[in-house]
Amino acid sequence: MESALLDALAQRVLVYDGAMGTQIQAAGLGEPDFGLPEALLNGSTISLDGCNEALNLSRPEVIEAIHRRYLDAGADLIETNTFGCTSIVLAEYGIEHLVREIAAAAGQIARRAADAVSTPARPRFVVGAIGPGTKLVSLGQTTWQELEGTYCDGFIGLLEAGVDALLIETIQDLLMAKATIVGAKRAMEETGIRRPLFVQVTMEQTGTMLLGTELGAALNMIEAFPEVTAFGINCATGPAEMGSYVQFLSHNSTRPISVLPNAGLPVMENGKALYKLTPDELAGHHERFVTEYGVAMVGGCCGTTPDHIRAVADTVGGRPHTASAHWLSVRHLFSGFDFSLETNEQAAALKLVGCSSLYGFQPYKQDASFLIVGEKTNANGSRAFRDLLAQEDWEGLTELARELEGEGSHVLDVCTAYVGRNEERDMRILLASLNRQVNVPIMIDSTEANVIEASLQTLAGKPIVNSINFEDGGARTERVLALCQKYGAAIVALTIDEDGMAKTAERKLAVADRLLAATRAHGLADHDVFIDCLTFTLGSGDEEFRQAGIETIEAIRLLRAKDPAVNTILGVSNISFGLKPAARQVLNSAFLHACLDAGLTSAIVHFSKILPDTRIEPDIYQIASDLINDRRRYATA
Ligand code: THG
Repeated sequence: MESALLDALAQRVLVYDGAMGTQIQAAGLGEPDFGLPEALLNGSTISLDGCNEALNLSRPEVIEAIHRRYLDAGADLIETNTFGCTSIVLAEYGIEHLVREIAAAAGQIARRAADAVSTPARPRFVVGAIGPGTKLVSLGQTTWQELEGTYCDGFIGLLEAGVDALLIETIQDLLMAKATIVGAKRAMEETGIRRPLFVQVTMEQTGTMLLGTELGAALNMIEAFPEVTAFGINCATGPAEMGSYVQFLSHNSTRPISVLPNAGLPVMENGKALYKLTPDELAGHHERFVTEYGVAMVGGCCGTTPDHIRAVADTVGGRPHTASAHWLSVRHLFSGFDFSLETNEQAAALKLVGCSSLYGFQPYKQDASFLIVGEKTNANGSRAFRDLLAQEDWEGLTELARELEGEGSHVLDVCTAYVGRNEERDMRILLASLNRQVNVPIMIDSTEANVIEASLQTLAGKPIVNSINFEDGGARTERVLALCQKYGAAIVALTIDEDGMAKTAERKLAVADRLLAATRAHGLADHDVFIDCLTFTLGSGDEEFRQAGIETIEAIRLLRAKDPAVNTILGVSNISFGLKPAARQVLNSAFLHACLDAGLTSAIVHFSKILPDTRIEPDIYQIASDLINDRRRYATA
């Protein structure tokens, strides 16, 4: 992608503009200024008073003059007047059909203003920026489809008007962020106009985003989207309160960082919120962010004025930034959106290797442990789960999930595939509840692409999809991997091909190679791939399967040695199907320990039923171990 903005971003600190809303208020407009011609109103008679987006059509010169003031103050980047340019916000004024028109007008206004002062030596850029809207999709107040559709619409208007970048800002809900990122990607596909995509979330004074999301979960989810060029924070607090977040981003983000604080925390005076941070104070904070934390883009949010931006531009504008950690991601954008080539190079720089939920980040690599994936949230694997599902007791199902989390599961494997039920509908309802009420990330256990896509549209954060294989030759795998790439998810890949489940270590490894070729072609980083070497049960006693445990253990060992970045996973309980519960518990535990010794990084287990080696009686442990290793001390009949 050719982009003068990215060239500039790779070299020097860029200064954003400040608040738009307060400047509009200061313009002293009245109701008539917001009025639109009847032909545009589709019969709506709602007053547009206070609808700042309408001004792009009704009073473009007012908006252009505000842009000019920020440009004159020294802003490199100006944001279009489209904070509420979504069907959801505009519906409050009865003009939800005007999203694209308003976005286009706003883009053209900002374009004119920037072009008027741009010089080859000092280009100015237009950022097409849309805010979060007024509804939280994770709370069920709107739908993925509505968000993806309306942001796609608005971004199309902005792209066609010639903006230099897209920005989704003031994000409170990670699921909303994901839907709008997908909307932005679609807008770029539909118009054929590729532009850098920036994302900014809002950290409240409480230390999390509005719904309780930690910044690490947000960053982890964002880093699953190579299309997101820069990531940062804006609004809610002043710069003083943002220090720890900026530090966190500087230590953990591979993307250039943007910081747009309010002019301090609001102070209430005579029923009005006043922002009291001075221009010099804001500039002082930004100077520290730029020098100590390598922040690449700075600016202002609520309460900031052209004077604030002048002080910031005078202090840090045009400086080379120290974002050495970020060069990789800026650079990869020049490769024409062909991310797959560099995914694993990129991944090497990644700090937050893991998955996430709406609330928290979960590292794949657990201290002194393995990534524990709870198996009990499975209609086929748990009678309790199945019964609750049959009764559609969504609260009970959620409670069961929370119990597993309480027992120490790091991730929950969720499967609603059950004969006679609608798997997709069940996943939508259950995962919407788990998204809100469970802290740990979800593993989507389904083989159906439609179910997987519905699930990916329901879960905030970065989930893991379970699973793909080559049973049908690969058509389904291609579809599911495309979904992982589109929605930013990790993947479990099973060593099964056209000939069935691979039995020997050698065959498991060969299928793993083929799986990895496919995941890499889809731009997935190796650490986001969990190869499942699978095991047949040792419980049948069949001569044919006596080596099943050994082959799996050996496959894990070889795979770890060959591709150390790739994760491995196993449904451990499969080893003991057909045996009595007490025997299963011992065999599962012994087998898990053997697999962990071989390098297994993750396991689907009923964690509270796993026994530490030391809690299994030595002679019993010996029997289990002999069975796993096919050591025949006993007479075979
Ligand atoms: N690999 C991957 N995914 C998987 C599996 C795998 N998903 C499903 C399964 N295998 C892992 N999950 C389970 C869940 C439960 C059991 C086994 C594997 C199990 N349940 C008991 C039973 O059926 O007897 C308990 C029943 C109950 O509580 O009612 O054994 O291998 N990638």
